[in-house]
This record gives sequence, C-alpha cells and structure tokens, in this order.
Amino acid sequence: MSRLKTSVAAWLETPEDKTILDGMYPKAVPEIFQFRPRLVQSHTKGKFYLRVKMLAWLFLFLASPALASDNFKCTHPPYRVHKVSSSPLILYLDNFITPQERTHLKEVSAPRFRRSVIAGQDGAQKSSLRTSQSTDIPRDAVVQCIEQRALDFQGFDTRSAQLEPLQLVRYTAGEHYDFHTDWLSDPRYVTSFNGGNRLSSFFVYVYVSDNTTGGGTNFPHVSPPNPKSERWCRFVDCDEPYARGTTFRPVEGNAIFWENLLGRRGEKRQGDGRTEHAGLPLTTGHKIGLNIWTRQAGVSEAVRREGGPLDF
Ligand SMILES: O=C(O)CCC(=O)C(=O)O
Repeated sequence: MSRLKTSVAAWLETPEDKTILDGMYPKAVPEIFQFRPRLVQSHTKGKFYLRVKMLAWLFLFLASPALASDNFKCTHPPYRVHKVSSSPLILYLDNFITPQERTHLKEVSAPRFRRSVIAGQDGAQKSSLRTSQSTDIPRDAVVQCIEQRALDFQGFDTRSAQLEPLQLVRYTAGEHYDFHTDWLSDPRYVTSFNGGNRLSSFFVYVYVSDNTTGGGTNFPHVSPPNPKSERWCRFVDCDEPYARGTTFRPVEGNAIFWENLLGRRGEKRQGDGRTEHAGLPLTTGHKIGLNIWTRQAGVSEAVRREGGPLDF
C-alpha cells in the first residue's frame, strides 16, 4: 500500500499542493517531486486535475487499512455464549468478532506470517508438531477493541497488561497443530517477566475459505454436548466418534474460550491436562485463527512490545 501511495503521489503532487500535503503526508514526499513526469507538470494549474487529485487522496485514505483503523469506532457485537463444559470451563462464543474486524485482521497480517514455532528445550523452535504460520499484529484501534472485549468477558478484574500480544495463525492444506496445552509446563516460560502461566485462551476463527475441509479444533478429553442437537451441529462436528471428544468446526467470527489452570486465584495453580487440544489438519482450503492468551499477572512491557519470547 505504501509503495502504491508513493507512486500515486509522484503523479499527483504539484508545488501548489505542497503546502496542503505537507500537513497530511510524511517526509518522503518532497523527494518524489523530482521524478514527477513533465506531462503532468504542464497541466498542474487546471481545476480538473485538482479535483482528480482530491479524489485520489480520498481513495487512498479509504483504501488503506492502517488509516481506516484510525477512523474505526469500537462497537462490540451482540455475541452469544453457549456452555460446552463446566469442568474444565469451555464456552462457545457465537459472533465474537465482526466482519469488519475479520477483514482488517486478514489484511494487516497478510505480509507478516512466518513459520509457527513451539516452546522447546532451547526456546522457541520450529517443529513438525506445528506446521502453520503465525504472526503478531500491531495494536491498532481494531486490535485494542478486540482486546477490550476479551478482557470484559473475563470480568472486571482482568487487566489489559495480562494479555499477551495477540497472535494470528494461518493454515493451508495439510497443516496442523498437534495435541498440546496452552499452559506451559516448563518453569522457564512461567516467569513473572512473562506474567506467570496462561490463565485462559480464546481461539477465534478469523477466516475460513469456502472450500475448507478439516481444520477443526479437537479437545479429546471433553465430552461432546449431549445430546448432540441440530443446533450444536452447526458448531461441533457431530460425525466425530464420541470417543474422540469434541471437535469444533472452524466457523468464521466464532470463538472458543477455556480456562487453562486448576485451582483458585491466590493458590498455587497447576495446568489442567483436560484442556489438551489440537488444530486438526486442513484437508483443503485456508484457515486463519486468532489466539488471545491471558496470563495470571501482568506481562512485562518488553514482551508486550516485542512479542518475541511468547510467539508460541
Ligand atoms: O488451529 C486450531 O484449531 C487450534 C490452534 C491452537 O491450538 C493454538 O494455536 O494454540
């Protein structure tokens, strides 16, 4: 987008406009003047061209996701909550993020994805257990709106500092994330610098292409809603054998929320093994999910800024 802006600016900008544009556009603009073609220079005084320029700037403003997010008004959708399990607590959130938020997340993340990693012996490492791509995302107005929704959902005493940088994860056919828990068993990752362990998880389905098959999220230790009713079958895979636990279908805009730790606040808390889950392999199509992880305590500013140590 910024390359497009640069080249369009080269065509449109004239010395007369410089005064106006100086207030609207970053420093790179003056250098571009030197490359403006003669053909355009000879028409610079015409009102017609001025109008074309104004329209083009308007177009660029509306088309840029980053700028659009400056104009974004945070409104929370009327999502519905369905209980899947009380112990461990697992809730299904229907319509948790809006189409506008989904489009924005998809656009801003597109150039940023890199191979996903897991928490290994020597820090974050690539693994055949997790073959997707992941990225963090800038905390713009849209992201802060989703963060606020996730915090409000968890009550009024969860602080924004407890959130890890949000993580998007993208799968194409054949990719998966093998069985794992989101809480961390290695004490090296459960430091006060990192805000302790992961208290809760949201996995939000941001994008699911029409031709997607497979790619559900399976919790092998969680009994499927019983009896499986038509209404549940929209969200869980009712063809899955009972013994395989519960598999959520990837449905755009919807989310799964669960608590990761046993025990109560203030107690020494252990990870709950029943929250083990997997991102099943996609057979066809594309899926993008969003991880929202809340830690037991505030995550250090350095981690929140750079994401790095927590990108698994
Ligand atoms: O892809 C999924 O369905 C689950 C992903 C997941 O468990 C994770 O990213 O931690």
